[in-house]
Amino acid sequence: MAQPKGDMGLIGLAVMGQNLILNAADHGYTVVAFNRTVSKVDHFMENEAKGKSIIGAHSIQELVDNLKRPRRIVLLVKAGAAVDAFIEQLLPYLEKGDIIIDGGNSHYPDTNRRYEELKGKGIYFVGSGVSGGEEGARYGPSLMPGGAEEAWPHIKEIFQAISAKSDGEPCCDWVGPAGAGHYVKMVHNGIEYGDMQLITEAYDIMKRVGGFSDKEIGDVFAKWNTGVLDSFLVEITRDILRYDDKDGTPLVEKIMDSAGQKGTGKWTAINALDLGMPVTLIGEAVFARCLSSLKSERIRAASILPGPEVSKDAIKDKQQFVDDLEQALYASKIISYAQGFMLIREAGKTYNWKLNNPAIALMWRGGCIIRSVFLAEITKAYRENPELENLLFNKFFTDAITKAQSGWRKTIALASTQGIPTPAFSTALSFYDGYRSERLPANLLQAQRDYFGAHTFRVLPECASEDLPEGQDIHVNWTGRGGNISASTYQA
Ligand code: NBP
Repeated sequence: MAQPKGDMGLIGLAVMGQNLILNAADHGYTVVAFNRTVSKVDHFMENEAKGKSIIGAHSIQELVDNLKRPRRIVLLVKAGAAVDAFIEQLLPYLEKGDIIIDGGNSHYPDTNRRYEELKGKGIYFVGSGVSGGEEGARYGPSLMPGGAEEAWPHIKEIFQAISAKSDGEPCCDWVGPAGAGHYVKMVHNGIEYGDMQLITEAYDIMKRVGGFSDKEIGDVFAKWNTGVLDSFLVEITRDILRYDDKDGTPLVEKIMDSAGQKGTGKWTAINALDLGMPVTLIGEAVFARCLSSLKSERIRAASILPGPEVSKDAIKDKQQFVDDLEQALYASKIISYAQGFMLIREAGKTYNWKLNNPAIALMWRGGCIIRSVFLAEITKAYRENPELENLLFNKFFTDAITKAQSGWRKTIALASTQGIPTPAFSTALSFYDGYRSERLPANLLQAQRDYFGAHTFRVLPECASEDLPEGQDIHVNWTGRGGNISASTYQA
């Protein structure tokens, strides 16, 4: 039999799979394509794939037979059972050292499980986040691979060739072990939720407090896109606000204000709660979507629950208002990314993953939905210090947030007095003020816990005494009625 020609196999000929195959073929690789509904293979071969270095396979056997060793097979199918089904079907045809890469939006615990199961069979499993949608897949996505590191030398060249580039550097590098690649993609999606929510709050304030038209708001976003907020999401927001329906009015104002979600933001927020990390902005972004979806209740509430009317002279200086708003958006975004990296850092510790922080920032720099100029600064910060405890401790970001603070506070105060919700702006500022507080009111909270549940507390070192020894769990009989037994197992 002739030597196989295929550099990579790809299963799943929907939007992502087809485009990634065409991208790899453009870079000189021969790709073997397969799909559950086999007629889609023929359709693809007769149309988009015609004349390119793409081989259509009509069975798993044919796919595998056409691949060079070690075989590299990418799955781009619906996350969940479809991934397990294809792994099952592939296994009888694979040999030790072959590589399966799941490029779908799988939840990282599934990737952890698949990595372990396949390790036992000598197959290298990689879970790779892929971001950038259809266009990214076709012309350069952000790729976040993690899992069996033995696979990396065999896939590095192809992955880095087809990925997006930022200042000539590929937006693809090895993330870490097991489900780390999909974990980082999950946090990316959570941050995407946060960025989108922040932008919508800025739009809402300009519209409802500033009285700006959509075109004027579009112009503000266009201006912001030339500065520190330069990013894909600000750019598309500019274009959306300038887009008119057939009747010449902005289409965006006709869209039902009830947000959907597929769950990756929720996964991030749940994981943050599990790991005890205050990733408040992503949490608020998820809840803001939930609140928006209560449309009929909100219509009722609007006629029952009072609040301030927006004052006509709320804004004294229009330019100052816009500048303050830009600072509020910038500062809140810094907090969101700082929180996202706090979560990634904690996940590294909890799951015992050595994570490549500078590479993570670089991977998000281009090709993906959260791509922005701002991520170049985050990459720089983590390159200077890969173990950076918090992004806010890097001088660039300390200075940036210091400078933005006044506009940030003024914007939130203005929105609050005018009755406009700013969940993401506000939670970011509350986090900032909490994080920079040497002393928080948790002393009182600990006292309450000890009062009602004998949960004990510890004393500040400077207040330690014979009765209140340092470093010990202390219970006080606050009422003189309870006993002296403390709760050792019950955690409120
Ligand atoms: P879809 O998520 O719509 O999946 C379609 C593919 O899954 C088809 O090949 C389909 O085969 C196959 N499939 C399904 Br559906 N159920 C199956 C089953 N039970 N067994 C085997 N195959 C099954 O495609 P997509 O939008 O291209 O996304 C692919 C992956 O990439 C997903 O995990 C997605 O979350 C992720 N992703 C998507 C985007 C995006 O912008 N769309 C971005 C980043 C990541 P069939 O043709 O026989 O029905």
